[in-house]
Amino acid sequence: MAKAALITGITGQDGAYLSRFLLGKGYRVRGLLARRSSDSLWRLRELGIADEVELIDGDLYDLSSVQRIVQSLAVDEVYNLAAQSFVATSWQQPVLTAQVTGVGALNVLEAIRGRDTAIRFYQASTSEMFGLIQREQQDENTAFHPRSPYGVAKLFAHWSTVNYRESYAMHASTGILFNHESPLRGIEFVTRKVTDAVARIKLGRQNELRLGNIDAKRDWGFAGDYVEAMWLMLQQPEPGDYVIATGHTTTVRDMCRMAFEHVGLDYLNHVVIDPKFFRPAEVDVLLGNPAKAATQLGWKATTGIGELMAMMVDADLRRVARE
Ligand code: NAP
Ligand code: F7E
Repeated sequence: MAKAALITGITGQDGAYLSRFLLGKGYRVRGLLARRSSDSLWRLRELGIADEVELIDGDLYDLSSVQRIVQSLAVDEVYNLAAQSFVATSWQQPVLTAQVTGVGALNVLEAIRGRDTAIRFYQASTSEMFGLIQREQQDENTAFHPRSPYGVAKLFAHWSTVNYRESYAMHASTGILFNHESPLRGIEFVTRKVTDAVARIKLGRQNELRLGNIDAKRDWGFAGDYVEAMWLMLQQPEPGDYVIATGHTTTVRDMCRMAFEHVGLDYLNHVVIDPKFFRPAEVDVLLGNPAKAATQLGWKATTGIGELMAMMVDADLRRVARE
């Protein structure tokens, strides 16, 4: 019989790619939909799968809705991807971030515990938990030191997942994912902010791009690769924690240079540093060690930062040209 999955955060970047991946595997895919006044289905539409997934109204922070949904559905796997996921906003809305990104995960775990502890669970953990890095290359055994309300909330969700695994023998796994991007990335994140601006500058709609700390370094991969790792974790005989990364790190400056160069422009002629985009506490550098994922899951990132930027700039050129 076909497996069934519930995805929280189905309208986000990863939710859309994971839905497409699971549909391709023959899954019945359901998603928790937080009602918004504006359109949140654009990613599912862009992948051409909006009519193939079933959307159910609910909010991660509302335990009653999460419990009702988990109680009423027969699902084999739950992927908890919903979050207030923008780090900069987490200083503006720290309590909301704690409630949705942190307690929200606990709500899902509680709902599963009440329904059936055999349901497999995936928690979207993050490299932001490493924050002020304690080792040059971070793996599953590296100590955490979060630097933002977002990182702190994710750490709560992460340890709650480990705790439910240890307390109730649940198949609950965490993916400690490093930054992953795509043409479906939200416009507020730096890669997409850059590729959208490159497209607008190239097509004469804008001239400058205002950025914050361009010396920060990130381990950037392609979201389409990373959702497969989520699924692989839930197919293992035992649950676990896995770092998912490329093993390469790049400055925001170099990422930016590559994006501009893709259309024959020099970023130095367009980028303006604006203190408004600096954060109260920065994560200066992240670099993941995906060795465990390679050996145990057989997973490897396929897309380098240069190729990723080219893919995103090309997608934004098409979008901006259509406007
Ligand atoms: P995203 O694009 O920001 O998507 C977040 C999703 O959460 C959206 O579907 C959003 O719905 C939903 N959501 C927000 N608040 C909610 C609430 N109160 N109730 C129900 N749903 C809610 O994030 P992403 O990049 O796909 O990332 C997926 C997950 O992985 C997140 O948990 C993120 O923190 C984590 N993560 C991401 C990265 C990365 O580099 N992308 C790395 C590590 C971990 P709307 O669309 O309606 O707002
Ligand atoms: O920033 C610097 C900024 O917002 C990356 C989320 O998916 O990945 C993401 O979090 C870097 C930071 O991503 C601008 O200061 C410079 O050093 O694209 P970002 P993030 O904060 O790394 C992790 C793994 C997650 O889990 C999160 O959910 O770029 N930066 N200038 C800028 N960043 C932004 N957004 N805008 C700027 O103008």
